[in-house]
Formats: sequence, C-alpha cells, structure tokens
Amino acid sequence: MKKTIQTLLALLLVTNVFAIDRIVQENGPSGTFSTISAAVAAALDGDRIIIYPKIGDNPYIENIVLNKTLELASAEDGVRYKIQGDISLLAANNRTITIIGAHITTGSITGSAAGWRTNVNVMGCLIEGGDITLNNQYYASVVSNILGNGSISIAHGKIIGNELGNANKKIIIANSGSIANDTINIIANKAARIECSSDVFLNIFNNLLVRNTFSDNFYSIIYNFASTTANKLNIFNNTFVLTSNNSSSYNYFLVLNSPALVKNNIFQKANNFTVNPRFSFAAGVNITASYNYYFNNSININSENQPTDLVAAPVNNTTGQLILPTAALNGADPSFEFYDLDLSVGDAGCYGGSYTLDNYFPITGSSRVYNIEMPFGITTNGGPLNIKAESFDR
Ligand SMILES: [Ca+2]
Repeated sequence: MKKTIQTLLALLLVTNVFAIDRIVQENGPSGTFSTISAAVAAALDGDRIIIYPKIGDNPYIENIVLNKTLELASAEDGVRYKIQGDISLLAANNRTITIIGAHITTGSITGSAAGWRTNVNVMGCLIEGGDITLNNQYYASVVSNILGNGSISIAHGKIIGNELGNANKKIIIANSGSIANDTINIIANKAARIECSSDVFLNIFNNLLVRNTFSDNFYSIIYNFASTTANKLNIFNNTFVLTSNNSSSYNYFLVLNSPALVKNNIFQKANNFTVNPRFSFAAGVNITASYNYYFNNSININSENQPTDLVAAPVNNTTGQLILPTAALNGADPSFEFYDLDLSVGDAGCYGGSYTLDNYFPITGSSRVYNIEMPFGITTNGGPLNIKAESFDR
C-alpha cells in the first residue's frame, strides 16, 4: 500500500493530473482572470490558459512571463487574442510551453535563461513588429505564424509554414552546443533569407524565398558551418526569386560551406537589374545538383550535369506560382517520392511534391494539420502502415 501511495505521489509530481483551464476574460464571470499574467500566476504545471479576445478588439496590455508547463490558446477558433507586450519564456528541463493564436501588436516571443531542454510550440500567431527567438536550450516548433516585421531564430526544432513580411528579416538557425547531429526542418515558409551558423543537418523544403538585395542582404540561403560530412543539407523544391539589386559586389542564391543535395529548385532573377546572382560553395565541398531550373541567370550550379535554362519566367515573382507553359511543370526528379499530391510527376519549385506550399497557406490562425509522416510508397504486403500526424487546434 505504501508503495502504491508513493507511486501515486510520484505520478502527481510529474504530471498535474488535475490540470484545469484558467479562463481569461474581460469582465468575465467569477473565477475568471482579467489579465493573462494573473492566470499564469495562478496556474499549475500542465494547465491551459484559455483567453477570450477583449471587447472592442483591444489588446491585453502586459508583459507575460511563462515559467511553467502551460498552453495559451484562444477561446474562439480562428480568432486571435491581442497582446500589447512581450512574452518571455523561462527554460527548465522537460518544461513544455505552447502558445497558440496570439496576436502580438508590439512585442516579441523570446526564450531566456538556460535549462535544456524546454519544448516550445508557437503556432498560429500574428506578430506585428517583433521576433520569435528561441535559441540554444529550446526545442522549438514554430508553425503557421505571420511575422509582419520580424525574424525567427531557433537552434533546434522545426520552422514550418510561416510568413515573414519584411524582406530584411530572416529565418535563423543559431549556434547551439546542446546536441550534436540534430536535424532541423525548414519547410514551406515564405521569407527572404535563411541563415545557419550551426553544425546541424538541415532539410530546406518548399520555401518561397523572394529577396531584394541590400548591402547586408546578399544571399538567399547561407550555411556558414564548414564540414565535409555528406549531405548536411537537403535543399529541395524551393523557389528563389530575386526581384531587384542594389549591391554591386555580392549577390548569391546559395552560399554553402558543407555538402548539399540541391534539387527540384527554381532560381529566378527578375529582369529589372543587371547584376547576376551567383552560387558560392567552399572549396572541396560536394554539391550534388539535379533537376533545377534557372531563369535569367548567367551562372548555374557548376556541378549540375544538365541544368535547365528557361527562356521565359517559370514563376510569378510574388506568389511563386508556376507560369504555364513551363518545363518546371512535372520537371522535378521523376522518382515517386517527389510526386505531387495529384500523383503526377513532381513540379519543380515550392508548389511541387508532398510539402507543397498550398498545404500551409493561407495562414488563417485556425486549426491545422501541419506535418504527416508516412511511407512514400504504400505496398500491400500485409505489414502495418505507420502514419504520424502533427497538428494544433485554435
Ligand atoms: Ca506535377
């Protein structure tokens, strides 16, 4: 009996089995909280903070510190709750913090203080001016957020289906000593640039990278870490668009210091300037390129055997949608794993293949399934079929 009680107590310490919803509501009934901070202060690990948007679309004016395992979510599906202020996260081992559906009018979401590893989910948020910064000690899933004027920076995790509205901002994979040989997925984002200085494996799939160049803004993807490990980078099905140029010296689509597979991408330079974008690969680094499409570039990836130079623009400069007819249609690697969702041969660019941008946009702030892991080829040999899906709800 004593052992049973000890076991029960141990369970209670690990998980708050009495997790409850703390309701935040302006002029709400008794038992609700008038500020998010008050609800967080009252909450226990594992609770949810359910937030009603304020009357008259007003923001909650407060800086919020999240120092527990908590989930923040909107009380109304598809309607975000406004916050005027910063959300700061404090890390602690095994802590999980989830923020869904916040609309931050002025402020950022920032992780501070050490403590590997804290799991953080930031999903369906609209951040007008600030950044999402969750470096080093955080394992971050940053999904379906709109950043009007900010960057996303993480060290571990995944960045899926986000839109960065300012071409001077970027997706950053920051240095981390937390774990080695990590794989980070950067999938189906609309942004200008991706920058990585860390020794990690990157899957960069189906991003629409539309860039204006400025003096400090001279690349679309830069991978600074120097390694000879095979296939540090998989760069598949991205669409690169360069719309203007005012930098005379530096202008690169890819700057890579580690080996990469580069396929099914579209590299497009708009017609209105003369400086050609280039590719910069460190000496001795193996870049394997195939099924890439180039428009209006004078320089292709020089290791590509049969690059396809197009005489007409393959995509719309803003949306990245294919302009038909184009060889990029059904122009991806014809292997089954790159097929489109309509089971035709894959299209090159960000709308081709399983991770087509169509799956992630428009961003509505409502519930979404954002990742499905399943076999590419399904056979009927009688074995179990394992499918794993990840999603969030309001
Ligand atoms: Ca196709």
